Amino acid sequence: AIMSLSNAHHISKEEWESHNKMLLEPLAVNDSEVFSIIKKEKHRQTYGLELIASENFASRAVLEALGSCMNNKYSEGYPGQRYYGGTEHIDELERLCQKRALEAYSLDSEKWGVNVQPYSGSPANFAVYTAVVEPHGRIMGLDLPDGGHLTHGFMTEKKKISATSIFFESMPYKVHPETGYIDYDRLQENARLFHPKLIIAGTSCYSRNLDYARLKQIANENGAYLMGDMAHISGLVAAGVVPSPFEHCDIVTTTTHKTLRGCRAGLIFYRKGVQNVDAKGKETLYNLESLINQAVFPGLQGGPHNHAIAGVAVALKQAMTPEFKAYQLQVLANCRALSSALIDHGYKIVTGGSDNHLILLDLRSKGTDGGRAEKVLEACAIACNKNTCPGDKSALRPSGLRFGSPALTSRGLVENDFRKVAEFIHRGIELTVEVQKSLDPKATLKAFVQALSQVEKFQQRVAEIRVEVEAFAGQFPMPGLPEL
Ligand code: DSN
Repeated sequence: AIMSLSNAHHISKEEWESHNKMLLEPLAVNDSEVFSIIKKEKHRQTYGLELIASENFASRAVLEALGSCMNNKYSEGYPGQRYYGGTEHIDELERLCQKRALEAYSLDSEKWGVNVQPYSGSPANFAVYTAVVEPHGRIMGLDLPDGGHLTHGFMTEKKKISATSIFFESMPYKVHPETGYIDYDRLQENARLFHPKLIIAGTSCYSRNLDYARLKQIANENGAYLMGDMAHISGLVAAGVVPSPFEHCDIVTTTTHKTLRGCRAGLIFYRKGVQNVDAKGKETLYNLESLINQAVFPGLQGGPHNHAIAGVAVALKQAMTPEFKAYQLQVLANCRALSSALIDHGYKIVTGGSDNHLILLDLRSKGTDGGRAEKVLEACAIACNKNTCPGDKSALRPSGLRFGSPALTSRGLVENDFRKVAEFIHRGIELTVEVQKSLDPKATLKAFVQALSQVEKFQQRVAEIRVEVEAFAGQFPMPGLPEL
């Protein structure tokens, strides 16, 4: 039988056996090149200090679900209404994920629904705009240099950068350049002139709680929807340790891999039922459910990533445990410890501190900037990112560094450990200032990186810090799959 098969398909018995063996081999055997890159990345994650505020370490169970056979199945449509057969278990999984998503945020299924299919936060946001804002309709979001997100709209004098600004009309709102807090008064004035259809209550670099009640009032004045983008804080919201956007928003989007600590995906929550009742007692109902579901599929996406939905379902179950709440309280405590330790080292923190999982350190008074400091810290095995500070003149030379506590807290670090982390950061920034002083004040970032990597005394300093950072970081356990 095999011989006739091999004749028919021009494949020899040996080739077929070898093909079948290939399908069963572990990654390490089957593709040592990819395996070794993953190993190196695992080493970097284990022996470095991960302070990027949007990152986290997913649990073993989440990664197992993500690496499962759920990857193999197409299932365009929604539970009970699919375009392909064989979807009974996919339906069960998607319904479970929806149920857990509502439970994790204590939402009544009569009043809220959720779409668990968005591939990530950016497609989730775009799906919402597609659903409820007409082409070239108006959207207001926090400006990117002030701590917003690209998908909340972004354009320069020369060019519309974000698709939100290309296909819709975006007008940013700002933080106050001195205090770093959102300028709600100015937002209100501008909204009265701009008449947005949708206002976004969401941030990617803002260390303070949002005033959702005020934002809703501004939205209502203009007959606009209020969309919360809780991507950064969705784990904190699930744990109930920061104010929830659900009380005031009509729609809430999120990613699932930041503080929520799942795999990379997105969710859209939308209100159902009565939207408002007029003076005569006449009820208007929300019609978001079908608009949003249709925008996700068939509007924008193809088949849902069922392996990711499985991973999200697992993360949502974990998010409802007392252990998760304890973790999120520690995320907050660690962020405050990091913030106050850096203030003790003489640094300025934008807004003077943090209500959440991140801080923005302003390097202007130190005579250096975020781009240069980020490079030195990276060389010392400390991962963070440069970020504009309120009032920055140029987005090309951001003067701040954004640090977040979620990832290292997942490895078990507590306040004292974060004080040690602050010391490592301080040493890295001192070195940044020294390297910069050795160069012409107008030296480019490229020249800076060259000096850092070529001048022996700087290399020695980097090596000293790096050895200590790696020894320190290596003590803490690493969540995830043992082998990968
Ligand atoms: N990349 C994320 C962040 O770092 O905030 C936003 O999508």
